[in-house]
Amino acid sequence: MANHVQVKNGIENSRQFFNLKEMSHIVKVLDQNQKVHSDILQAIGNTPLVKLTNIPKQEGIKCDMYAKCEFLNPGGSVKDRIANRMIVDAEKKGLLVAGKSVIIEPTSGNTGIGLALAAAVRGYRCIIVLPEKMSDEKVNTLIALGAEIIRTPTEAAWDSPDSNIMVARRLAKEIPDAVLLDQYNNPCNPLAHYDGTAEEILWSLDDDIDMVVIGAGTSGTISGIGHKIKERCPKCIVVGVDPYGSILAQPEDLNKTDVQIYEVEGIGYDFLPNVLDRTVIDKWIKTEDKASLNMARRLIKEEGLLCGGSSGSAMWGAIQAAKTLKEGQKCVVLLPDNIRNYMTKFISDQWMEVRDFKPTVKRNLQWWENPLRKDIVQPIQTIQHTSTPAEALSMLRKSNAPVLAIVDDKGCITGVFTADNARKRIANLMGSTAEPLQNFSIKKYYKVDVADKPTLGLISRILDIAPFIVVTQSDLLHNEKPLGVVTADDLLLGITAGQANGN
Ligand code: P1T
Repeated sequence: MANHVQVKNGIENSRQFFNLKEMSHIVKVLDQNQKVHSDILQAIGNTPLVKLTNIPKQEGIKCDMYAKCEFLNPGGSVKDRIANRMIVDAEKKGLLVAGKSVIIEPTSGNTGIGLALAAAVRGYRCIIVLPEKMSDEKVNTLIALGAEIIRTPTEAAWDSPDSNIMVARRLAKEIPDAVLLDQYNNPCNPLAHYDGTAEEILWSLDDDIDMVVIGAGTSGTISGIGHKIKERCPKCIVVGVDPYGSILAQPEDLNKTDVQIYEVEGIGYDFLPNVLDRTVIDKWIKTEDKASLNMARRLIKEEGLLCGGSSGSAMWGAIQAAKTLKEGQKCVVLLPDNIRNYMTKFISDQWMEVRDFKPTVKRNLQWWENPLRKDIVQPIQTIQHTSTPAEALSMLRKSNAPVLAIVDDKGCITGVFTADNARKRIANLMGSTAEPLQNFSIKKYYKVDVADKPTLGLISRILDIAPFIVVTQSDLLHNEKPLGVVTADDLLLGITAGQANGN
């Protein structure tokens, strides 16, 4: 209404819109993809293959490099393909019945998002079991899609009763009409790539490819693509990318490392899934978090590809492997998932700095480079892991501290307890104070070791993204003892007091 009045008053009606019809036009050729899809699942696949322009040049790569942009699938990852394929197959076999069956799957998140998306469209209840390590962004997407979430400890070995795989298997037996599609054993996983992803890559490059580089998780992607490529373009070298801390790569010697847990999500396992066929993989490259996540950031910043961490691993591996290729040869690297999954993780400078994946930002403040001082650290109370949540709560109240350190018999920290986390668990029906304290233990929290001589600058950067920092001291045997805790208040007091003293 207001606009109308304005127009009538002559303020707007003198303005003429651009003469679009007479302007110079850029209209792309339209294809089948521009026709109407009957639902969003029909938009899975047919992702673009994009030539990389800047990174290969800077890295002195002679061959042409192309990115298969799987992060542009509707659910944001390559795993949409297998999720939909496994569901369609199970429906055809009568194993899944819409409105009745319950889909349960252990996943690092993306298969879960693909399944939850298909479940939303096709009418299934969906329960997703994923390790704590996986991002909250994935969990939020899953919740928005209507999935039910169960988190499992990251450090649980695949065959321990607490692992996401074993919890999903148990639930599938307990819940009526539950169906475990099982991406680790389901042939529809590699088949979706044999029929889809590989066909698309071959079509895009007229069956003439010298190398494909693909990260391995379940390994359905690399095994499916590997099989089709070996049939149609036998000269093509298939390169698998596997993080240190995983055992998928061959020869086995490559896997020797001290790394146990790594940050990159979706790739690497502590067992060999049945959907992995190492016979179609010619070469393996092992990757580390730091190089992978910095490469993912370069793909975003220098190539405009809004991809995730494992895309960085694949690209880093591709740069190593493609050094053997000559001008005119072609290397394809598959980018599995989307930046959205990692907005609070490797996309955050602070998150990268805390893990030493990036140097701490410099600030022109006289205290910034100073080491953490004792007076800034408040003492931390400890509680034995065998105590109860009620005891922990009463201890917190008495001490008025932000956090308690949960310790084992040797006094080593195993996790932390906060009132906020206890409230969240109870209020969201995730637990009660009758449970063991371990169930209330937070494993993902920020800490600094005094031996690393953290600067106040680093402490400040961590406090940008965390409510508190636990200060620890480790001995040579990696026994980690809690020394204290720092909050934003403590740091502020410390630096303002420091200024007053001229420190
Ligand atoms: O599972 P595989 O086809 O080998 O794809 C590996 C992979 C790479 N990158 C990301 C970000 C991934 O999520 C995955 C695999 N993801 C799962 C296994 C999962 O459950 O989501």
